[in-house]
Amino acid sequence: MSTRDLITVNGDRLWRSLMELAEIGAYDDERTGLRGVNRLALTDADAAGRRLVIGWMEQAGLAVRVDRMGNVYGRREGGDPGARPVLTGSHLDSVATAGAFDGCLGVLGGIEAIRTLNERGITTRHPLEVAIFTEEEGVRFGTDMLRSAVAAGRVSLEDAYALTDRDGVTLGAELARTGFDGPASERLDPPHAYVECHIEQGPVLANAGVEIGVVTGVQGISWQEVVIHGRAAHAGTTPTELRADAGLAAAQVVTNLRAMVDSGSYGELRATVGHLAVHPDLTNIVPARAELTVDLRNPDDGLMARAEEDLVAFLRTLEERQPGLSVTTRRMARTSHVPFDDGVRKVIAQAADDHGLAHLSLLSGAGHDAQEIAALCPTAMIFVRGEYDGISHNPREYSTPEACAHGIDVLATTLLRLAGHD
Ligand code: HGY
Ligand code: MN
Ligand code: MN
Repeated sequence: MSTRDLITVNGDRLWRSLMELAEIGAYDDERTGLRGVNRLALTDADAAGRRLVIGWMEQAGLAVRVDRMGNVYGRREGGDPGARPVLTGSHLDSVATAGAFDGCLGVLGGIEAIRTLNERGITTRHPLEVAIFTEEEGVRFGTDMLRSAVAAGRVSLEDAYALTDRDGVTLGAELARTGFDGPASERLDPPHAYVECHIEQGPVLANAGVEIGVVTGVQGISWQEVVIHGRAAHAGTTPTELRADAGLAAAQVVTNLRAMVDSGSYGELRATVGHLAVHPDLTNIVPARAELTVDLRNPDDGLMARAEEDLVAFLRTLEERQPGLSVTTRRMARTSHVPFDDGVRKVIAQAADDHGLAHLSLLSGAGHDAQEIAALCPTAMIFVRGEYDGISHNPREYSTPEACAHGIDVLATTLLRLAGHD
């Protein structure tokens, strides 16, 4: 094993950049006393975070371009100008109750890898690029991994621009308002390879006492919005049998989903109702309407389809149980199980071995930009262990400075080996 292509990054510098970025969009969670992050896509906080990181890209000598969907790419030229770039990166937009690491580790780790190659005076054969993908979380404009889906051609630019947030503001308007409606084409030319480093966001690595995950793929994702139309009525005078109670029906959806999961009939199905609102949302009025989102995850595409069908059948029974009640649904996002590339996974595993880091293979429970880019080129991911059962989408999200540095050591070494060098 040559040590020339064994890259160890500056873990302190990486950690400082993670902590500095985490202060943008930071808030103090009164209940837990923890400091969380809220940088929903294309808000002022997200735009400020992007601008800070673009400055770091430029300081690292990267040529920065922005595309029509706000994706940011920082490019480091290689020895072979005609060679396709080896791409890394992730997202900086966050959920509303985020920690400092989700997405950020992949972007800031990519920049740290570049800084280290600069310091080592290493020229790669293929160019290297670090990407910031817009609206990976999907929680503002309503569909998961939006930007990379447009880059890979799964979602059209027009459809993406027309997406609105809960206030009716379109994604296109927010791109223009924040200045991230860049000139570059939103479609991504197929890279040579893509490798993303991300926190695991679950308990598997910690439970196994292992720092590095070599990710086998991403499980299927199904997001839909369910709207239940009932009838507003007086809470005191309306007999139960005369009610079309949208709130009751919404609660039945939630408990039925858990019953589906507990039944074991859908394999490793996970079901979440993350958004639930009743209208007019007043104490003495039977809810006229309930809006909820259903997030289903399953590694088995057949069992996912069966769960979706059975949910539709259950929603129909709600109308039978309460005459006058009706239910409508809208597809928000849908991706199948995506396997990652064995060749890239082998390079990652070898890099971990050469760094003396134990690793294990695991499927990603969370969606990632990598699952969309996998449609364009050989793609795989590196997971970094999280503490506190790997909790994420919660201010308690935490990975140690050592675990972050080790993950980026493996990333930098993998990028260098994929890109070739003098
Ligand atoms: O929804 C997901 O799995 C990712 O966090 N966007
Ligand atoms: Mn993420
Ligand atoms: Mn996330």
